[in-house]
Amino acid sequence: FITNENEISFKVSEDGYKEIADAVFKYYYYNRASTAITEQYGGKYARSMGLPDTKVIIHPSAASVSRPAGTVISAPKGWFDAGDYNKYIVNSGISTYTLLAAYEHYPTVFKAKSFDIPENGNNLPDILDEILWNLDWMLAMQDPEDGGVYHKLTGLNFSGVVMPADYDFDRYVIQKTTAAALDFAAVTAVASRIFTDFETEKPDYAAQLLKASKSAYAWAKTNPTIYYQQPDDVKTGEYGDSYLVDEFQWAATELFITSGETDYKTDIDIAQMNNNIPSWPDVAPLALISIVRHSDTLQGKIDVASAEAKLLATADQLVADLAASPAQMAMTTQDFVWGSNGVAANQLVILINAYAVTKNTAYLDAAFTGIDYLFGRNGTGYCSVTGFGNKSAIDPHHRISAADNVALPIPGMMSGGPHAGMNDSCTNYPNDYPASSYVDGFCSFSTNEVTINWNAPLVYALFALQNYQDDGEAFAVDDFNKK
Ligand code: 9MR
Repeated sequence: FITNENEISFKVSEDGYKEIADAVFKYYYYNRASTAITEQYGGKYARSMGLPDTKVIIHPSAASVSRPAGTVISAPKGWFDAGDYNKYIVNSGISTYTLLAAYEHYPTVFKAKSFDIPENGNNLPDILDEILWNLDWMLAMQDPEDGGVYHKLTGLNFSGVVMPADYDFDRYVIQKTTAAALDFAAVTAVASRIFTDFETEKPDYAAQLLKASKSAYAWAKTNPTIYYQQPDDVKTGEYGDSYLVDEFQWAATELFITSGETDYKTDIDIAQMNNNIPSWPDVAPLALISIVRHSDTLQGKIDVASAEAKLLATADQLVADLAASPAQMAMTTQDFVWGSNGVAANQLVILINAYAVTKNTAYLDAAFTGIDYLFGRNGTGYCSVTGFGNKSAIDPHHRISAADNVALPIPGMMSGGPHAGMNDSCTNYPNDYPASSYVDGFCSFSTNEVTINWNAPLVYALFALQNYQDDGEAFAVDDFNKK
């Protein structure tokens, strides 16, 4: 039914993902707290410094003997979580892991890759420079006294639609939780093994990370059921979770991979790991991914074969769902949750890892097809990434983009995507169908917000797929002819 009016033009090239992959990565730079974005790196999106977070108050919920309520600590840097200016350890967990995993799984790609960020002249791979911005903040969220980790660093409420420089709420760290300690332990363990290779550039950093990881894990073992409970005077995001088997499994797995110590191995039980699509409350699949990627060193120590079987079972289901769908979508009704595009992107991470383990191109083909979903062949007709495609969000729920007086939003941000919940005050949802209930409006924080945990799997997928394309592993002519 193509008529002239809805014909679109698009570029065909051998490096079709390059521009968008770079932009999707650069979102992290634009979302940095505690810094100005310079014109050199931000162009028309340059902005002044805001949210230094050097004077952060210990909230009563986070008080301890050595840090009573009202104590002031410093916890600068980090990325803003999303369209809001707050920083949450649980969501930093999966986001930072996914970027670290991109580096760990494709080091050759990222060692050669220069990004347009201020640190690109130093001797570290640029992806690690960006990750360091958040890791340094995460380290400051640990109480040095007992190893516990504060759940979040936020104002008491969400701010208005202002630029970072105009944000003027007091900032607090809120409650130590078991989930925060475990997600922190997992990420710092992964980071530690990666930074071992960069002792010259970051002296003692790997050791510092491992020490932090171990003490957070020990705290969680002593305090296994401290769930986040939102204090009455706090209104910011919760990231609450009271099922922590997966967090324990993930942290034990990463600590064992990094340290090789028996104590952590003893805590690993692959039977307890679920094989869902990864998400902030569901991190066991991240452990499965790390296990299959470290199978050489783990073989004979833990049951690598059953971890592989679990991961492949999920990937097989995705391939089957995609094949059964007239629209060639692996997304099924229950996947259309708050952040459904994040689900779609994490499906790609699973498929790519299934391909990495088996070299079965059915998984890789499914991953490329899944990218099409995110780029516009979906129930909304929108490309999920700002600034790309003939139709993408122009009014995402992103305070910087809404307040900066620049007409178009910062490019490279993936919006949350459709779901039937209509959980905000927008009144112009077109319908309540799970796959198309979406509004491109600032009001729709439930379908049109952007976050660090939704962009991360897209960074992972785009660079992994480019790598396989460059290696000639993808799109053999025969495969192409079959389509
Ligand atoms: O991504 C989160 C989603 O899974 C939850 O359903 C939702 C409501 O609790 O919150 C989402 O996280 C938001 C966070 O609480 C605050 N920053 C913006 C996040 C994305 O909307």
